[in-house]
Amino acid sequence: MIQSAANLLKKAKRPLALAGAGLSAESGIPTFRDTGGLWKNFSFQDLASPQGFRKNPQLVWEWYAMRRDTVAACRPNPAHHALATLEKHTPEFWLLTQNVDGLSQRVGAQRVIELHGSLWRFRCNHCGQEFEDLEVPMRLDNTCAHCGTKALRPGVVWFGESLDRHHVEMARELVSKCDLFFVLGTSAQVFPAAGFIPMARQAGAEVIEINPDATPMSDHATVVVRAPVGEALPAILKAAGIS
Ligand code: BV8
Repeated sequence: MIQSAANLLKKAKRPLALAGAGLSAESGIPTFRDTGGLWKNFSFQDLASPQGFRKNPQLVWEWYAMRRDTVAACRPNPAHHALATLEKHTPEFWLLTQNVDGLSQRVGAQRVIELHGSLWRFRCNHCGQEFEDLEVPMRLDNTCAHCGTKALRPGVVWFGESLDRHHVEMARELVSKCDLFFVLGTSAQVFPAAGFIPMARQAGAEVIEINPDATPMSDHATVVVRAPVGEALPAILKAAGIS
C-alpha cells in the first residue's frame, strides 16, 4: 500500500491533505473519539459548544487552557515534518486541518487552513476582536484587552457554529481542483470537513486514507493505509523520492 500511495503521489500535480486529531496522536495529544479520547472523558456539548460556554465559561476556558498547556509540552511528529516537506516540494500543496494545536505550523508549514480555528487565538464575544495569544500557561482571565469586557473565548469553531466562510470557500476550491487527496487521522464524522472527502472523489481525485482504523468514508479511498500516519506518511514520501 505504501508503494501504491507513492506511485499516486509521484503522478500528482495538485495534492491536498485533510487532517484530524490522528495526525497529532503520535505527538502525545489525545484524539477525540479513540479509547481514552477527549470525548470519552468530557462531553463535547458542554465543552465545545456555545451553549456549554454560556453555561459554564470558566470550565470551558480551563479545559482549553489544559489542552493548550498539553500541546505546548508536545513535539511535532514525523507526519507533521513529512507534510512540511511535501509543502516545500510541491507548490500546489495545501493542508486542510481540523486540528487546533498549531503543530504543523511549528515545523514551518505555511499553506495551512485551520478549519476549526486554533488554541493559539482568542476572539472577543463583545467587540469581535480576534488575536493571537501564545501565553503558556494560558491565562485564566478572559478580559478583552481591546474593549475591556470579560468576553474572550477560545478562537475555535464549536459545534453548531459556522466555519470561517473564506476557509470553506478556499477549501472547496482546492478540493474541486486537487488530483490527490490525503485523508490523515480523522474519523471523518464532523462536517463540513468530512464532506470534502466524497467531494474530492467526485472531482476525480485519487483518495489515500491513512488511519489504523476504518472510517465511514473509507469506501471513498482508492488506497487505504492501515497504519499510524507518523510511520506511513514519511515512508510514502521516501518511496516517492520526495525528501
Ligand atoms: C457547521 C472544536 C454550520 C475545536 C470541533 C452537515 C453539514 C454541516 C454541519 C453538520 C452536518 N451534520 C452535522 C453537522 C453539525 C456538526 C457535526 O458535524 N456534527 C457531527 C458530530 C455529526 N458540525 C458543526 O457543527 C460544524 N459547524 O457546520 O456550521 C451549522 C451551523 C448550525 C447548525 C448546523 C450547522 C462545526 C464543526 C467543528 C466542531 N468543532 N472542535 C476543538 O476544541 O478542537 S470538532 C472536533 O472533531 C475537532 O476539531 C476534531 O478535529 C474534529 C474531528 O475529529 P477528528 O479530528 O477526526 O478526531 P477523532 O478523535 O474523531 O478521530 C481521530 C482519528 O484518528 C480516528 O479515526 C483514529 O483511528 C485515527 N488515529 C488515531 N491515531 C492515529 C490515527 N490516524 C493515523 N495515525 C495515528 N497515529
